[in-house]
Amino acid sequence: MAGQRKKVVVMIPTYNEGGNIEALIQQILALPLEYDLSILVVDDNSPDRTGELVTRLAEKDTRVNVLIRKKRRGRGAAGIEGFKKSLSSEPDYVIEMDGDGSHQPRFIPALLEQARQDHLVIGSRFVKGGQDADRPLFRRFITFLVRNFIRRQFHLPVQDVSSGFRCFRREVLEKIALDDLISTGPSVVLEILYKAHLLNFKIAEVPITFVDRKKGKTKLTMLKLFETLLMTFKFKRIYQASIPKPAA
Ligand SMILES: Nc1nc2c(ncn2[C@@H]2O[C@H](COP(=O)(O)OP(=O)(O)OP(=O)(O)O)[C@@H](O)[C@H]2O)c(=O)[nH]1
Ligand SMILES: [Mg+2]
Repeated sequence: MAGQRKKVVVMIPTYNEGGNIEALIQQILALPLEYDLSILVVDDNSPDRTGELVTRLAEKDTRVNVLIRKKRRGRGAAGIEGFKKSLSSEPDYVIEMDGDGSHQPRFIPALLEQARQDHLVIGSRFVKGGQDADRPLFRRFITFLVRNFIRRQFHLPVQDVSSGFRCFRREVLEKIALDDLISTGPSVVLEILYKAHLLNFKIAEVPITFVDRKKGKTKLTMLKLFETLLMTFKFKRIYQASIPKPAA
């Protein structure tokens, strides 16, 4: 019965994804899922009018929603606001994914299936069956360096620490204190993962194939990457100070 279906919100931060977002939304809506699914696109007033495009789609289908942020810009701040808005409809699960086509909706059923057992499920390129498919060698090299650096710094029981394709049980986002997160940029992905780990939530990974964006440009510049790494040092210091020390 429709009333008993579990609720899922798919939250997608976008900036200039006008060439990608419509096809992505159609693919998500076409998934054969036994869930009450809706989509929330969080756009930072993209100059390419991604927000207006999604607004038109939302007028035609009530499952599509858009939040257009007029002032602040940033992947992290957009994601946090998107999670907060998603929680207001009391969903069972919130999925986050990129709007550039790199995260394929066909993996959503596997994320949801695994979330029946685990609190946070990561779509992972680096577990058996996962792939970082057709991205340029240089881009994969950056991912390799970042991944190794982060795994060494944070000791997380996770292979794909920078994946932004994930499914959260609502309680994870409720306990994580979204208002206290300090990341405004892409480091928000790691900050949330780290907090979930410190809160002892059960984290699992399911394999995904990550494909290169088909249209539009990356927003991950070298400067942003550098800022992201600096931010990781900052929140590591803050959160490690809050971990109680074992009694001597
Ligand atoms: N709302 C909002 N979304 C953003 C912002 N920056 C990036 N995004 C979105 O966040 C997602 C990931 O950004 P990407 O530029 O694809 O970065 P990436 O996936 O790390 O890098 P590539 O896949 O190599 O391009 C995409 O859906 C972007 O449109 C931002 O400032 N505000
Ligand atoms: Mg991308």
